[in-house]
Amino acid sequence: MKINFYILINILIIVIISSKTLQSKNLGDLTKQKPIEMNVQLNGKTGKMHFFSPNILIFKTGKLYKLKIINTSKSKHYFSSSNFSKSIFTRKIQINKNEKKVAEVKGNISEIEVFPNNEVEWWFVPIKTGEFDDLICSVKDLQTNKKHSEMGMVGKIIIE
Ligand SMILES: [Cu+2]
Repeated sequence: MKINFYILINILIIVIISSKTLQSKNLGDLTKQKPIEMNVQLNGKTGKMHFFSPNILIFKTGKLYKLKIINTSKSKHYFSSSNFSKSIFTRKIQINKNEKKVAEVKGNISEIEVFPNNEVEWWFVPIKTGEFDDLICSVKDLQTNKKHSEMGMVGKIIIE
């Protein structure tokens, strides 16, 4: 009788521990977290140079990010990295005008074009790790007729 009682207690402990472990593995809806805010500027001067600032962006899997893509120059720019876009889940693209929300776009996004003095917010959760060297802007400079990427507008995205 006494042995059976101990076995019962042990089973009970194992059940409690394993249910706790299962609970901690369930993280719920990852897209409803408080977002981590980050900025990237699209910068430069026609005929001279174009660049992303910063040109290295680092994210972590499983976190929700709100990446503000801000065009502070007089030229339009692309934020384009197909390897990056295949490694994230996009919750939405939010378009703001005069600091007010104008539109939300939902679904898969592969690249974003931002016009002068405008900004866009990319809300996403990275789901795959990797280092991507394919962040570029393929807009053509009106004076040199070269792509912005050939004039320095390239970057790297790391997902840890
Ligand atoms: Cu550009």
